[in-house]
Amino acid sequence: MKSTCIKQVKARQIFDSRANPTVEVDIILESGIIGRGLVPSGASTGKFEAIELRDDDISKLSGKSVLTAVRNVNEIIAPQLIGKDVLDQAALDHLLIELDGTPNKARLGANGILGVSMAAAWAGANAENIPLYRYLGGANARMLPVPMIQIIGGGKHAGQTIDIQDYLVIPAGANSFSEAIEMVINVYHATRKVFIERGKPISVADEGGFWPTFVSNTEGLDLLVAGIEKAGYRPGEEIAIALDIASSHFYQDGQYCFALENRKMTPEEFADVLVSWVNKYPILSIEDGMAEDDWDGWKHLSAKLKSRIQLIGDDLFVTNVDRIQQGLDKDVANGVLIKPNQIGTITETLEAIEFTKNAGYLPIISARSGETEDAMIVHLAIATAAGQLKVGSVARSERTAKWNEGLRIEEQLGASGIYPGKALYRRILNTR
Ligand code: 2PG
Ligand code: MG
Repeated sequence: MKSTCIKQVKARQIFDSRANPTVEVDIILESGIIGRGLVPSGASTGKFEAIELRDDDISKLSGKSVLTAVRNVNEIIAPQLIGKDVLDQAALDHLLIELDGTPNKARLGANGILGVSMAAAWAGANAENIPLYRYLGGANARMLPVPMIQIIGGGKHAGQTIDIQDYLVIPAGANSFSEAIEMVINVYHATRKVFIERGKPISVADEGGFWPTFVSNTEGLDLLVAGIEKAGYRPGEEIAIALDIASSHFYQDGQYCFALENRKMTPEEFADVLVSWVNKYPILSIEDGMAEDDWDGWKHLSAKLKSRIQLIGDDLFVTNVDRIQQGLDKDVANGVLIKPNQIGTITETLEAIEFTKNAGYLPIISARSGETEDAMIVHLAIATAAGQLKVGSVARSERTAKWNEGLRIEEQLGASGIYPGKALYRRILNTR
């Protein structure tokens, strides 16, 4: 038997950054080499995502235990994988898809399936004794991502105190990945000082950004601009703003409802609000500006902003090639958030990234709000030359696990590493 053949597959329940259960899978090869995948979990999930299987037994961990998904890996998936060559990632992933047999991985659970898929990729890289980004991306994998980093959290990640979910920064004006991270660290600390100066309590939301106590959603934008300036950077020039509106979560009966401001808006009115923000603030990117099933709203927003800023579909596209194709057909958005657990396997994630790039849209590799110490997504971003990576804030270890891995890879790449910076956005925008 080849040394890269799978000898054992073992899943277990572990815990994520929000103290919720999640799945971890070990794959052990004939050679004794191990690959381990830890599965993240979202809170503001899109309704078209692959199914995360939870036990729903309220007597256990508030119904959130994942023991069925774990059992499905250990009892149904594992026996089928023993003896298979781990180096054939696509064949393994297709076997997982077949074993599940549903369009959204509802039978075995996308969490268990992704754990296996991730463990296989790590095991393959370990067996080849090369970094994961090289294993998945080949010899030319050397583009580091422009980070998109949360400074203030909101929405479902901060007890719904404000409607907007993420106020982020994009250090597009940096000259390297490490300079980009350093710039954002400076903005993070400067924004903290601005919060203190303005008498705001300091607390953190789910992804490590500051917890908002605002009177309006735009207060976050004012604070962020103040933070960027206080850190000594020119807003829009060196560091731009990005927003994840996550609007599916306040879209009801055809209207967008800002609970904080007690305001209801039609899709057209809401698109105009976002346009007015783009006119006033140095915003380079807006994610989920419109809701996951409001294709008409997306058309309004895209007609107005598509040539001016990056418009990302997250809940809209759910890393699913069929949904991305619908977006192309309707000419909406120009960016696709890529989250492996929205689709369930590494192979399908790679396909979604390639599809996005071929369509002339920008992929943004993304973590979930519930994360682990697994740093696979950084490798994925570099392997595919995706160009952008979103991981929450620069604080908290499940976040720094990714940024720090990026720093190590940048060091390893040395002079051959590329930081795309502002040039990346020229691919989609008419201005800037
Ligand atoms: C998002 C993510 C990360 P969640 O909406 O983009 O910020 O959140 O993982 O809760 O879906
Ligand atoms: Mg989002």
